[in-house]
Amino acid sequence: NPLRAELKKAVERSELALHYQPIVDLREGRVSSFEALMRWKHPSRGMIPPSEFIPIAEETRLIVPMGTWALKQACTDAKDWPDSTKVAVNLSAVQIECCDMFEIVTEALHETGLEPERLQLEITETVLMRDQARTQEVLRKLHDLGVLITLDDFGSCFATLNYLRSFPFRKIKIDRSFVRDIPEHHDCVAIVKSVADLARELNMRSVAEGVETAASLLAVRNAGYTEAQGFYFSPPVRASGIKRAVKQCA
Ligand code: G
Ligand code: G
Ligand code: NA
Ligand code: MN
Repeated sequence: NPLRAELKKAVERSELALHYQPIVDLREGRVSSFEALMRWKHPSRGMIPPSEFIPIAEETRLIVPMGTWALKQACTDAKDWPDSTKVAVNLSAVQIECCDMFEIVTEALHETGLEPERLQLEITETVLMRDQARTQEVLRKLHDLGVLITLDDFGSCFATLNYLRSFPFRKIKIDRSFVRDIPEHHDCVAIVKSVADLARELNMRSVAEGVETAASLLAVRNAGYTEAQGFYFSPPVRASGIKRAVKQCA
């Protein structure tokens, strides 16, 4: 894989960037947070999406320096955002396995001066199954610090109901595959609704991701989601586009 050798150089040459996609609070009708999404600005191939380079970054463990960079960059950017808008950063299983994420997060918050309450971390189901005891401990410590932990891509892997009890999640983000198929598939409506109900019963917030149309926004609103994210509101934008995205989504 030619990208493999180039990724290391990309990190050294600062070819990585963060784009931000707004997440809208459906009750307040305003942007509550932005999800930081990594982009690779390849000098000749153009913008490379994370689906192509994150797996390589994880195999080579380059995700460790990349992830630490992303965390600090996201905290630095978010520090200047209006109205205490929050930032959500994705964490890979490899980062939790290979390093002390509590220490890295604490340091990023300390260096940038961002309040822990303005940082959210998105964890997928695959992270949880790797080393449960270790993950549980680090997530618990981050939660106690005031960082909000979100279970990302909920429903995309396997039965995870148990994880909801064992880890300190305060938010569930339903996988966009269910939201995408809402209008056509009756079974997706049922699943989307149940996940919102489940979140509410557990006193958690809920995000519907992959909201692309007015019809799917209406459906997730009716289902009771507290937040929504997707191309209907905005694609991920560069850091300089944050203010415009906030206005556009209001
Ligand atoms: O932006 P895009 O839809 O192409 O992102 C694809 C996936 O890549 C997302 O689902 C996200 O989980 C992952 N991803 C994006 N940015 C990061 C990041 O900074 N760290 C990790 N671990 N994953 C990321
Ligand atoms: O996997 P994760 O949930 O972290 O990823 C967010 C990814 O989803 C980003 O790569 C982003 O580009 C993509 N995304 C965001 N909104 C939409 C949407 O409305 N439709 C689709 N198909 N993808 C979306
Ligand atoms: Na995510
Ligand atoms: Mn997701």
